[in-house]
Amino acid sequence: MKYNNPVIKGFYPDPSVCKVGDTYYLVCSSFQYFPGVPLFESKDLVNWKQIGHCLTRKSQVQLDKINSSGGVFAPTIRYNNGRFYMTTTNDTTHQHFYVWTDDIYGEWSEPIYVDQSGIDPSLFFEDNKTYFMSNGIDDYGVSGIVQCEIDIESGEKLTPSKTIWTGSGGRYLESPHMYKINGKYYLVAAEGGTEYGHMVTYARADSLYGKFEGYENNPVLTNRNLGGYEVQGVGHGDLIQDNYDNWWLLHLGFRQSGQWEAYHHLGREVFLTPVIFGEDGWFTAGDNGRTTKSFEINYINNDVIQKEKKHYTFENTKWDNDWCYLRIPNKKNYKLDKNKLILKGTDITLDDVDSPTFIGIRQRDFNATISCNVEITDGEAGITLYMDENHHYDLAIRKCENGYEAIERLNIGDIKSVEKSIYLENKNNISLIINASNSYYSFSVKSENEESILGYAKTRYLSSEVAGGFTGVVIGLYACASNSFNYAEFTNFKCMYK
Ligand code: 6LW
Repeated sequence: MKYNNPVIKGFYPDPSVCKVGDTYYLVCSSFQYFPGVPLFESKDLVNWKQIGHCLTRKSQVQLDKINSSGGVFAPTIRYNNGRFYMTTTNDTTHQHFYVWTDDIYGEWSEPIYVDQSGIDPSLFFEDNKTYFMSNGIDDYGVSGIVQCEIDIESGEKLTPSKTIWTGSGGRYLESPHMYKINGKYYLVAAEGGTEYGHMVTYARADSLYGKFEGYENNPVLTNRNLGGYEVQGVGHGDLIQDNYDNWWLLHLGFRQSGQWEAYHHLGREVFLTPVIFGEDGWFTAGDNGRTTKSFEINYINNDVIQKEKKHYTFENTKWDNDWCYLRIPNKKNYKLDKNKLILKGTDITLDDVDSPTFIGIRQRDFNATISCNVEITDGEAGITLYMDENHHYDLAIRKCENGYEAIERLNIGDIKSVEKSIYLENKNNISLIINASNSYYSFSVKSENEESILGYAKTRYLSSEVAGGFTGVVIGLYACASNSFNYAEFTNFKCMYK
C-alpha cells in the first residue's frame, strides 16, 4: 500500500503512541493552547481521528499568562495494567507530571508531579515497577537521558535520578523512550534540535540502567541530508509494533513552504516511517534513514484507504476536539452552537500574553480558502492567522467613527500595521475571506456579492524561522472590545483545503 506523509497535518508536534488491542492512541504537545495534549486514535496508523484531549480542566495545567511556546511540552502516552498514562512537562513552571485514565474516552486524573529536571518525560513499566525518564541533569550532576524509579501512585522518586545515556554527540539530546524488545532494552531519543538538523538516534543495553551502546550508524533517521526540499526536521518519535508485527516510528517533521524558501509556518506535523529490525537486533528506518512524502510498503494491507478531510465547518467539527483556546478561556465569553459562534470581546487583545476571546483550529495545509460571516455591534471581530502575540495577520470588521470598516492588519515582530481598511456601507452579511498558498495569504471582504481585496502578506513572517517557538499557524476567530456590550456573531465558517 502507498501512504502519504504527514499522517496528521498541521501543528501537532512531538507525537507519542501506544497500542491497546488493535487500536493505536497518539498524543501531541500543545504549549499555550487549551485544552492541552490532543489525543487521537487509529486502527491502521495512516488514518487518525481526534477523540479528545488529556488536559481538559484548569486544575490539571497552569497556563495563566504563560509565554507562547511555553506550557505543555512533549508528552508520552503509555498503557499498563488497564490504565492509560500521559506524562508531560509544563516548561513554564518547570514541572513534570502525569495524568491517568481507565477510560480513554473519558476524563483524565488530576496531575501527579515528579521531581526530576529537564523536559520530555517518558514512562517504562516492568515487573510491577515504574521507571521515569527525561532529558536533564541527574542527581550526580551529569546531563543526558536521566532515569529513576517512581511510585506510580504518588509520583515519588524511589531511586536517585541517574544518567543512562549521553547520546551520539548531537546537541539537545531529548525525547527519550524506552522499549524492551527480544530481551534487550532500546532507548530511542532525538538530537540536533527541532529544526533542520533534527534526528532520531538510539542505543541498546542488556539492562535498564545500561551500559547503553549507541547504534553505530546513528542517526537512524534524519532528513538533514535529503535531496528535494519539502519534508524537513524529522526527529522526536516513538516506536510502535503493529498488528502484523511490523515496526514503525511515528515522529515529527515539517513541510518547508517552498524549494527556495526555507520557512515553515504550519508547525511540526506527524509522520509515519517504517522500521526494519536486522538479524543482529539493530534497526534501520525509512528510505535509507530518511522520511519521504510517501512510502510504498506492504506493511499495510491494500484494502486500507488513507482518507483526508478537506472541508472544515462549524457543523462538521466538534468544539471540544478540533478547536482550541489561547490559555485558559473565560467560558462566559463564548457561546458555541452547532452552526453559530457568539464571542464577547474583552480588552485583552491578540497582542497580549493572556487569554483574548479567541477560538482556533489548526491550519492543516498550504492551499486553503478560509471564510466566515461576521457581524458586530461594537469593537472588533474577525479571523486571525495566529502564530504568537507578535506574529499574526488579522482580517476583521471594526466599529469606526461613522460606521463600520473591514481591515487587514499585519503584526510582524515590532511592526503592527493596519495595511488597508474599507468602509462598509452595510454591516450585515459581511463575509471575510482568506486565500492561502505556500507563500502568500490574500485577504478579502465580501458584502452584497461584491468582493474587495484588502491585500496580501507572505506566509514566511508567520513561520517558526521568523517567529521562533514551537507552534504553527492556528486559524482563530476572535473578538475584542473595551465595551462590555460587544458581541460578535460568526456563521458559515469554512476552511476548504485543495
Ligand atoms: C520538545 C522537544 C522538542 O519538548 O521540542 O523536537 C520541544 N523536540 O523534544 C518542544 O516541542
